[in-house]
Amino acid sequence: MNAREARTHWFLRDRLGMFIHWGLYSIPARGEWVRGNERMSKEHYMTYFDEFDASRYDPKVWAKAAKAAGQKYAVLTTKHHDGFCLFDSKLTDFKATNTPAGRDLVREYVDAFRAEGIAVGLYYSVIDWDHEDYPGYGDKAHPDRDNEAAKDKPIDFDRYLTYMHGQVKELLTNYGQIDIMWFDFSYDNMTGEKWKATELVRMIRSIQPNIIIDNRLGGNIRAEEPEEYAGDFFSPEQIIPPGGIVDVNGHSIPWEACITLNDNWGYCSEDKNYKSAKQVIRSLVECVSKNGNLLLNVGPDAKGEMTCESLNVLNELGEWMRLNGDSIYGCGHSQLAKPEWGRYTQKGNKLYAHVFDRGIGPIYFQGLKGKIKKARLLRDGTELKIEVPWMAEEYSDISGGAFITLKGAELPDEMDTV
Ligand code: FHN
Repeated sequence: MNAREARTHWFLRDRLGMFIHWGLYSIPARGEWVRGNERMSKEHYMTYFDEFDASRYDPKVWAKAAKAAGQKYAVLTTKHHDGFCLFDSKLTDFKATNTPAGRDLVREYVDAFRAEGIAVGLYYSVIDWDHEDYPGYGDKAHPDRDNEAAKDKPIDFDRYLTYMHGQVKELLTNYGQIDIMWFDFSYDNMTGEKWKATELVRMIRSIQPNIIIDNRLGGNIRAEEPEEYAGDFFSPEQIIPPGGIVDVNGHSIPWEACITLNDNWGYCSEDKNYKSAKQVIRSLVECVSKNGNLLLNVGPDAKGEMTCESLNVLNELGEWMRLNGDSIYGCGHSQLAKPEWGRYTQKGNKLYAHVFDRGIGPIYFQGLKGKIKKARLLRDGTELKIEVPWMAEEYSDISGGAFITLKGAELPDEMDTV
């Protein structure tokens, strides 16, 4: 087992996490890019700073919701691209402790989620629209990129890197054990050593030797010899990669799909396009069937509360996980070909069949004749009888080999496992 495998063992076991995007942008409620998209001035954005009170923020409630949903780890935005810090950084005044909230919101998050036995991750944006030494003009990820005045503004990018590295050190020194460092994001030439990424990762690992880091500092995590800063897991976003994620030698590497519950990461009051629990569960099964994780995002509102739509989906997800979690936790890809009616996940010699869509008649399990000792419905333990249907022989040559069917409890027409 190499160092990355040792570090990510718990991550591959736990499979399901909660992503939380929360900050000043939750007040305009038009998504976390609102300052960039609307080219807001700092003065305008500071009106949100002056009123941000986190009056209904109770991370114990968030943590209980995550636990009930079966989410085993969480990742909170400690600083997004707008540069606003939810933690009591000594390196800036642009922080929650200087707002009417007057609290270290990260401290409370870490304590509350740890108390529920949930692994703690911190998201940190290397992009910073607020810092005077972060490049603006021409930078595609900056509010004033089209501002001619910004073109001639002298910046000291090394001073920004000292700030950025210093804040990461604060986060990994002052809040106890941190399990995930989730950086966001490299782009164009702003990648890798532009962030002094090797120095940054060495510092991180010197403080938190067991931490896992995403791959968004840059480099190529799939390479034969990835850069030291290439990360411990690949982080596809809003997609589930068709074949999972493998390295250049075809070996599966840790990956996690981060997906929004509606269409926005940060709170967007107009966005009622929430995914159903069924869509979320299918996405989770899809990820695990390809050796991946799902990081499901919620965007709390300006006061610090998760929307009732989010909580409804999380509750339904949790009930499914309560009955079927054995087919997710500690599971991964099966060598069996993907069945036409759904997905397989597997843990050792236990095969879990997730029935997504079924046509008429029984569902077939190809290539398993004589290989199944027993079959049970996962939700209630009901025995399913293994049968070789009369047509099996007749069709075996045209169906890709021998197959069996399961009889017994009427399999629901979706989302069940045996
Ligand atoms: O720009 C961010 C975005 O706001 C959000 O935080 C996502 C989450 O993975 N990451 C970046 C877009 O890739």
